[in-house]
Amino acid sequence: MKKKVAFSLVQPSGELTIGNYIGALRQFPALQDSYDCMFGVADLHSITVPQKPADLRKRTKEVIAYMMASGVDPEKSILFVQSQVPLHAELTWVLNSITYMGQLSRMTQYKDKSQRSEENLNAALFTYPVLMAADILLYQSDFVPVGEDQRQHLELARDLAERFNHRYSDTFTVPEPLIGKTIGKIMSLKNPEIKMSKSDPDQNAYILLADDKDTIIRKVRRAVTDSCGEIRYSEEQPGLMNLLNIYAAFTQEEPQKIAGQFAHASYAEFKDALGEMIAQSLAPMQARYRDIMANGEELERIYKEGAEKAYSIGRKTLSKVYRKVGFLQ
Ligand code: AQP
Repeated sequence: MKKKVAFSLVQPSGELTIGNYIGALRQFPALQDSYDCMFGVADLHSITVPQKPADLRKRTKEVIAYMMASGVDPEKSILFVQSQVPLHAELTWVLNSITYMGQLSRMTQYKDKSQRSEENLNAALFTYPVLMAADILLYQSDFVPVGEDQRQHLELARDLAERFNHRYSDTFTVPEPLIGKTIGKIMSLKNPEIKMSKSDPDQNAYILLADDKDTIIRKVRRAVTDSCGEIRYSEEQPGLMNLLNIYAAFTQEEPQKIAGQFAHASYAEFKDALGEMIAQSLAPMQARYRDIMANGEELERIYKEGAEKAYSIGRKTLSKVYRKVGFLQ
């Protein structure tokens, strides 16, 4: 029996953080046996905010390497780079024609990012969710493993699939989100009200997958907490709550249990234990990542083959779409 399709992309808009790892990458390997998986780098998405071309090239390869270092096996899953499959942009144009402006203007990520970058309020930032819908629908994806922050965009992909199917006849699978049961969102170390983001201008707001032990310990020591001085898992202590969530995400335990274990410790003691634990947990993956990056030719072979496989799947969907809207074949 044909397996269901799981699909997820990660943007190369900065170096990957532990937020990306906990919310996305870490979930991927376990899906490989139950689903036909496609994982990739959303480089088309990343240029909605300005990128330095050389950095973009470098980070695109890094994201593929981190996916593999996290346990994604290119023999089992398709690993590819979005811009190497032109079908994504082609399907976006067709979907643009059935997307309402009002829907796009209600997207919270657009509202947030447009406030942050008023001087760069480009059209791509506005139509970003349509490209995301095209990514997902192109491969007839059944499930999309994403963090809680992406739920609204996925809802739009579902809407567009249903609208197209209704207008032209059954064409697209309507996708479902696959959101990790545990900790939904990892927050900034400097402001627990906003999510940890790789594009945050403050380097102390996030921990990178590439950070060494000293850097991790230093960043955790500087993380914002509160003046209460007591280790409890409480909404009233959002900074500490986030640190407990990070600890729990790595040890796969309940954050309340971690708070109990450290009930008699000072914040400084807890932070040092957390820093040590993150560094220790990341070390094996960092070693695998270095090995993968050291073999650039093999990495290139993997993502190029991935793009060919993705193309041959997506081509079938796009031909169907073109036929249904009335384009000559
Ligand atoms: N803080 C987070 N906690 C949990 N999950 C997160 N994800 C991102 N940040 C967190 C999940 O990581 C996946 C890849 O995300 P993306 O790169 O496509 O875009 P993003 O969500 O916009 O990630 P960033 O780090 O915040 O990037 P920038 O700064 O460029 O906008 C997604 O599945 C996301 O849910």
